[in-house]
Amino acid sequence: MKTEKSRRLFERARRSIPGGVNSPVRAFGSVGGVPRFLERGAGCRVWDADGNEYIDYVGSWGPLILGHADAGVLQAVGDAMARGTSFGAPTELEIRLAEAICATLPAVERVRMVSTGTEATMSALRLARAATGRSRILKFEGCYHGHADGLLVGAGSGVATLGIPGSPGVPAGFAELTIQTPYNDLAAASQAFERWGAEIACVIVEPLAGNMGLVFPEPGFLEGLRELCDGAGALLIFDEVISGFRVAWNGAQGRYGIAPDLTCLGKVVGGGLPAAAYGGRARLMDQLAPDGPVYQAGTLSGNPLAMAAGLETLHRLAEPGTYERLDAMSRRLAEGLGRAAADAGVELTTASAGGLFGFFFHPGPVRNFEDAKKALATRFRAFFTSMLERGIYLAPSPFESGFVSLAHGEREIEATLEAARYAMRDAATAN
Ligand code: HOZ
Repeated sequence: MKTEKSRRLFERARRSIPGGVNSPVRAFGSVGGVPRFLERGAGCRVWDADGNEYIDYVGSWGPLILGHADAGVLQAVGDAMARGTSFGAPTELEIRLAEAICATLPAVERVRMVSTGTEATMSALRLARAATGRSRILKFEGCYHGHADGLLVGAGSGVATLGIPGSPGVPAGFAELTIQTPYNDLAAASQAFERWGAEIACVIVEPLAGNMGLVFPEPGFLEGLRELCDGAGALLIFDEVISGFRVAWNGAQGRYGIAPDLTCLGKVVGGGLPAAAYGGRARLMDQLAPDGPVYQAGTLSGNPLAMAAGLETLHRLAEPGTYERLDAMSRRLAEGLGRAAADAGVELTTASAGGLFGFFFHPGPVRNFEDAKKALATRFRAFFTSMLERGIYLAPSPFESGFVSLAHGEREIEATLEAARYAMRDAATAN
């Protein structure tokens, strides 16, 4: 496979952009090789600068649940764009998206639009702290909630990929306010509450963890967190930036039947443009300025192009059978990868939910970040590289999930599994 143009672009990028990328995992640091510079996408496929074609399972890290350059989204964005790209003033589009979100998630009575998932989680924490008058937060190792100070402690995603415990530049005082316990370990969360209960403003959790690979909550974990929060007067925040509108129409909170106090959304809700949101009960959300004293603002918040893309995406996802289809495709992929691994004599644990799938080179079970880290990185690297060479574009890190879109079909899943049969053999010989 030719990569000369991508290689040259990467060298050039490194001269003007730190590490040559605008988000660390994109540099392919943990898998090696040349990060592909993408030129265009259509449906479930992308093309790089050297003209190579790939079946894409990154989907811009989640937003593109309808696929690349979806005609409906392009039309909606084009229509909005023709009327102006940004006003910094209220528009009807943002009401419509807010109404769509509130109608879908019963725990969300009011929702505030922001531009990124990081802004959503950061603002939700501020609101939780203001509402409770407390400072500490409890998060779970391997969960990633964006790059706000205090949330980079024991984080998944790029932080896990780089193998760093946190980030310099986060004042110790901020990090000290973040308590972290293992995912799926209710006893540890309970102990944290015993020790700091009266100081904990909130628990923030990915109700279905997608940033340490894909890890499911065990039965009772989310229910237990709900009870711990209620018992201690703390708020429960679900970070559904990945899982929202992806693992089910009403997200992980619908799937597991737990109502959080605050919900953070992103990715799908912006349909591939920069939009995210946080919402919850009116009595909480009304504490935000201008009605209340908790400040949060943004020049591009509720941007009309992003609102139009998000609305069209949600509108299409509401069609009957959408999630059954996503579920079936992700399951086929996960099961097929499992079979390819078994045939190659490779130990693999797989998971899927809605339009998400994941795999670990580990016999399992993978319940938390400690387990996820035990997966064989050398095998992942060999598998990833072999798949890429065969035209399958996976996330370049074992600590991310795979994203399936409605543009993927039978043909692409079959082609992916065919490639996987060879790539698993390559993984089998990697040490
Ligand atoms: N860290 C995000 C994925 N969980 C985004 C990565 C990127 O955009 O490069």
